[in-house]
Formats: sequence, structure tokens, C-alpha cells
Amino acid sequence: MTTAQDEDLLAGFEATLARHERIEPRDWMPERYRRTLVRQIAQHAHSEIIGMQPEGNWITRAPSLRRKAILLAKVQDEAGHGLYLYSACETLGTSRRELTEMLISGKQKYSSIFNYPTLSYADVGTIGWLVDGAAICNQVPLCRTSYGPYGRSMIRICKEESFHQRQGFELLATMMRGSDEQRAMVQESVDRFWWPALMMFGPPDAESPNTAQSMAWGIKRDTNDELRQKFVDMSVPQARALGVTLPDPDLVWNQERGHHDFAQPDWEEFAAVVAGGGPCNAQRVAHRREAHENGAWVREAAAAFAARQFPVAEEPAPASASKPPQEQEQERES
Ligand code: FAQ
Repeated sequence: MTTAQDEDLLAGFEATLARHERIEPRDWMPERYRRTLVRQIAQHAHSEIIGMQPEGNWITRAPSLRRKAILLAKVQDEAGHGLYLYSACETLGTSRRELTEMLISGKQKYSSIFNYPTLSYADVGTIGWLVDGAAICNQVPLCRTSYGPYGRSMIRICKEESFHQRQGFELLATMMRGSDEQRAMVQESVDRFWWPALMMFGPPDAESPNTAQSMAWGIKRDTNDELRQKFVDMSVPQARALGVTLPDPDLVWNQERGHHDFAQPDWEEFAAVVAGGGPCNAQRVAHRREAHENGAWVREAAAAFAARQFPVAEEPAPASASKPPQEQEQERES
């Protein structure tokens, strides 16, 4: 391909972004744009799948049939989110099998938050309130991300995450109306999850290697620090309504800025957790690997079934198969 052609393609790609239109799977895109999307969408998908584990831990011990049914449904929703996101990633040419391999071999990341343990049942409510709350803050702007399949998958995911956030808040509000022991459980849980929830937005902008380019490409719509601020501002009145204290003595309303001032989480702890040294990293990945290995027979059976239903024809492929996708589509339509 000539350099002039490359320049035309790049100009077309940039013009699409400038018009705030979507890039779609068959459109030309720079290789770095594709790689960045695969990295971010895969990390997001893995987070949804690994994120089933901390709450799944409480399904058998939920205190009532109603709470068990709610929790089961929520954890199942997270599996669905993972699947939409893996599908979005597949449109970029990376298969789900490859993505799973990269997760269980530790080559791809997932959100740091899921490397913390769920020590009490109140953690189910706190995860709904704070973790799904942070996820919504981060993900609502992603509905407008520049890559079509990612943005469209985020729309349904955000609707479900909003519902999850409300169920977490409702659970905590119910416990706060209960006994002193229940109120103490909620406070202890919020104390443990507040700082890791702030870390979910990623490192401070000044230390984020990807934000500037991802903003320029319209993959990210807000920076890590902007979203963290939005989350803090949103959480303070909710904490007040619940009657819990956020564990940050520096948290105050700043009239001049029109935002809350707050302390930074421990970024050394964040780096250690992302590097694999969090309290549950090894357990989370080992559990996922085991589930994947135990599911091998299902994948083999599904492949054997598919081969029986749709035997691969020995006959030569139709001539149109070698034509570009647009022409194949026109032939099908005519
Ligand atoms: N954990 O340059 P940046 C959920 C990595 S879903 C681990 O700022 P970027 C639903 C980052 O990958 C939660 N690693 O990176 C749920 C990069 O590493 P690399 C997941 C992190 O991509 C609820 C390096 O640090 N949500 O919760 C983290 O521009 C309840 C430098 O960082 C998403 O994934 C972290 N927290 O911005 C499920 C949303 N932060 O790859 C179950 C989509 C950063 O260069 C129960 N993702 N890193 O080696 C995003 O918006 C972005 O990817 C950010 C990071 C904002 C997370």
C-alpha cells in the first residue's frame, strides 16, 4: 500500500472522529487504535467475569430467599456484561478463546477492585453501592465512545449497573435501619471499600500513560481524575442519606471549586494490586482457570454438535467468498 493511500485512510478515520460518528468493525483504523480498544475492552470484560467471584461468595449464605434471588440475578448479569464485551472485542479480530487465555495466563489485566475479599454480607451492599456506582460513573460516558460495538454494548450494561447500584444502596439502607451490629457491619465494609473504589478510575491523570491518546481518539470521554471527582461528589450525599461516614478526614466541600476536596488513595497499594500482589489476585485467577479447565468438555461437546449440524463442506468455496465483504453483501441482497 502506498503512503498516499495510508494518508487518505488516516484522514478518513480522523474525519469520522471529528464528525463524532462511530468507527465500525469494517472501517479502516490505525493499528494502535485497534490495540488500545482490545486492551481496554478485554480488561473491562475480564473485570465483569472476575467480578462475579467476590459477590458469588455470598450466594449460598444470603440471609433470605429474596436476597439470594437478587444476588443470583446480579451475578448472572455480570456474566452477561462480560459476554457482550467479549463479543465487542471479537469484532476487532481477537477471539474469546485468545482473550480468556490472556486472562488466565496473567497477560491481561482486570479491575484492581476485585482483588479485595468480601468478608461480610454487608460487602454485597457496598459493592452494589460503591463499586457499581463507580462503574456507572466510568461507563455512562463510554456509551458515547468512538467504537460502535463497544458504545452499543455499554448502553444495556449501564442500565443494568444502575439497577445494581440501587439494589446495593437499598440493602445497606435496610441494614442501617436494623441493629447496632448491622450498622457497624455496614460502616466497617464502607471503610474497607472506599479507597479501592477510588482506585477503580485508574492512576492520576499525570501518571496515566493512555489517557491523552484515548481522549484524542474518543475512546475515553473523561479523564481518570474527572471521573473520580464526579464519583466523590455523587457519593457524599448518598453516604449522608445512608448515615455512614466516608473514611476520609480531608473530605470537605470546596465552595470555590464547586466540588469536594478529598485525599488520594494509596497509589503504592494500587500498583502492587495491579502487579498481582493484592490480597486475592492468585485466588481469583486460579479459580477462573479451574472453571475454564472444568468447562473443556462443554466446549468440545458444543464444537462436536456444531460440526454435526453444519458439516464443513469439502466442495470449493463459492467464487464470491474471495470478494470483499461489501460485494458479498450486495450479491446476497440482489
Ligand atoms: N485496575 O493509562 P491508564 C465493573 C491499568 S467493571 C487494574 O489510566 P486507561 C462492573 C491500565 O489498564 C470495572 N488496572 O489506562 C462490576 C493501564 O495498564 P496497561 C472495570 C488498571 O485504560 C461491578 C495502566 O493501569 N471497568 O466494575 C486500573 O486509559 C460489580 C495505566 O492506566 C472498566 O474496565 C484498575 N483500576 O484507563 C462487575 C471500564 N486502572 O494496560 C462486578 C473501562 C488502570 O497500559 C461487580 N476501562 N489500570 O498495562 C476504562 O475506562 C479504563 O481502562 C480505565 C483505565 C479508566 C480503567
